[in-house]
Amino acid sequence: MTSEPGKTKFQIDLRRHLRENGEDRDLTRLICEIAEASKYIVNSIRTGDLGVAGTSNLYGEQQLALDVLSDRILRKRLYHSGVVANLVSEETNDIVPISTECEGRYSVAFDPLDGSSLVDVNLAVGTIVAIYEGCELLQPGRNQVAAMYILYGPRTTLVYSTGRGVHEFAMNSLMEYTLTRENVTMQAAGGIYSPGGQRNKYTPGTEKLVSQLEEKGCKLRYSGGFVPDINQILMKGKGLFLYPHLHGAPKGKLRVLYELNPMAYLIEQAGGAASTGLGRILDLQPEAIDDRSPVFIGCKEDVALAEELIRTLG
Ligand code: FDP
Repeated sequence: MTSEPGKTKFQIDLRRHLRENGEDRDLTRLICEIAEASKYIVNSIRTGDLGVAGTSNLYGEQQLALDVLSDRILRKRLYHSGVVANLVSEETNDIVPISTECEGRYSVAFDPLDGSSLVDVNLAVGTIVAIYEGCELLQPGRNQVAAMYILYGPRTTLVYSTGRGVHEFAMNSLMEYTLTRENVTMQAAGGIYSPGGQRNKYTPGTEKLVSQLEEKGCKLRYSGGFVPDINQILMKGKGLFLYPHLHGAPKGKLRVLYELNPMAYLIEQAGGAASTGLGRILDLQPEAIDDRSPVFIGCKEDVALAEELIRTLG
């Protein structure tokens, strides 16, 4: 059977997918602007000097660290998009007002280059984005209207959800994002665990959780990059990532606004769960833009086991 031009799975690009999903025009625009920005970010990662901020390159020009550069690229796109009210970036950590109008606009929290320390050793990194309607950024993650990430690995992939499933796109040789997986779903329990934080700082509940996962035969898969680690769990449809509360770090490490909320939204959309160990990540009311929280995220049954052990053992 010959398919109608542009109708095959491989030719559905991001904009068309958003349009066919019936997404709001401005939200479509916002997501596409972020996708455009990522093309410049991936280019900088592939070709840029691995400079340290404040040093100069061969030509005596100021060099920017990749995370600073990625932040500028994304910020500029969002600034000129015409649909953003406020934005906040992990890189600068303060809310930047772009428009005084809230109606019909979106506010965006992003981590422009998560795991940037891994670039030096050529491991995968990513951009993470949370999108809210209106002006408010300090609100529970359940109010997100969309979340997405871009993974800069051997391939560049983009994963988004607007509350209607989780969809993956891969960047082709023309730097266009074309649909590779639609409606990604997760199984109830998994065979992978990704444990962040030093084990000798684990509390009894987390210690027991990890032992039980090991006894069940789960394989350890931890890259040190939040985006590739979550992507592996999401795309394989199985597994549990944890960055728990630690002795000396009761809030763990990962940031609620830039990292946990968008990933929790995506994982829940795919049928998984995300918890602090005591409650749903998406129900957290952030008090500050740099709030952190412990996290257990992945397959529903694995997260339920984590909650049971953290509740009883701490
Ligand atoms: P990084 O410090 O390299 O930027 O929050 C950032 C993050 O990486 C995550 O991407 C990653 O999951 C986590 O920290 C890794 O932390 P550890 O080095 O403590 O494992």
